[in-house]
Amino acid sequence: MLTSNHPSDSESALYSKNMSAITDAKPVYHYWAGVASRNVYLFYTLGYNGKLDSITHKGDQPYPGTPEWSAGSGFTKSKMGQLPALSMGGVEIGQSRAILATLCKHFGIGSDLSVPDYAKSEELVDHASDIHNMLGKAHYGSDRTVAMDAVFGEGGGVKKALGAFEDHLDGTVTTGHLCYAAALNLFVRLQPDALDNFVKTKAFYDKIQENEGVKAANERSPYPYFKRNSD
Ligand SMILES: N[C@@H](CCC(=O)N[C@@H](CS)C(=O)NCC(=O)O)C(=O)O
Repeated sequence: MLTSNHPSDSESALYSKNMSAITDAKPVYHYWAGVASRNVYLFYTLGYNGKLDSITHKGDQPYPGTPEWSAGSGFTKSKMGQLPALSMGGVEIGQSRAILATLCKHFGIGSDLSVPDYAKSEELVDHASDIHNMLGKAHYGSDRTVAMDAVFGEGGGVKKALGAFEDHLDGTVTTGHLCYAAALNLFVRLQPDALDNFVKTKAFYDKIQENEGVKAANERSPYPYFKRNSD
């Protein structure tokens, strides 16, 4: 029997209905309120593009390690039992990178980028993610102070990460630039002079910090998750 690849009228109508449910719904982002961690990349991107208030931020989840978190009821987690998670018109996903990409698509952020700017943006998004993982590793090191000293010291990962992009931050402010600025913000919170020897990076960072939406993103995340020294 021959089958058609073309949707029937009723299938098309159902598809349009589902699509409008997705695009009409205000996205709900689930992540602990006040903390500056995996959320800052998204908040910088949305803030800079005037979309921070176009999502609902649900931030009253219990903390990992508590019985309420383990019980896992009454709040949304990802399929892997983690945060962040995103709910949007029947779509429920985890993974920070996927959530960022989904919300950029939803709001049309970066939709008109040239291929070179898109490539540059993608590279910076991944660079910011590597930075996050590097800080996470030091934060959970057996001696946090020693591990953070090594990361911020001469020959450490912070200087390497900063040096690599010192000459590559000009031009269009893309999602990648905003994720990188958020990563720089985590550096500065841990060590206020972290950018001082990287003149172009510091100028870039200071410029992004002037944006009202980025200021709102910072205000929304006052408590750094990563710590510089052992407790
Ligand atoms: N690959 C995930 C990792 C998410 C993740 O590690 N979330 C942490 C908080 S930042 C978490 O939920 N930890 C609690 C747990 O794993 O039980 C992403 O990029 O979003």
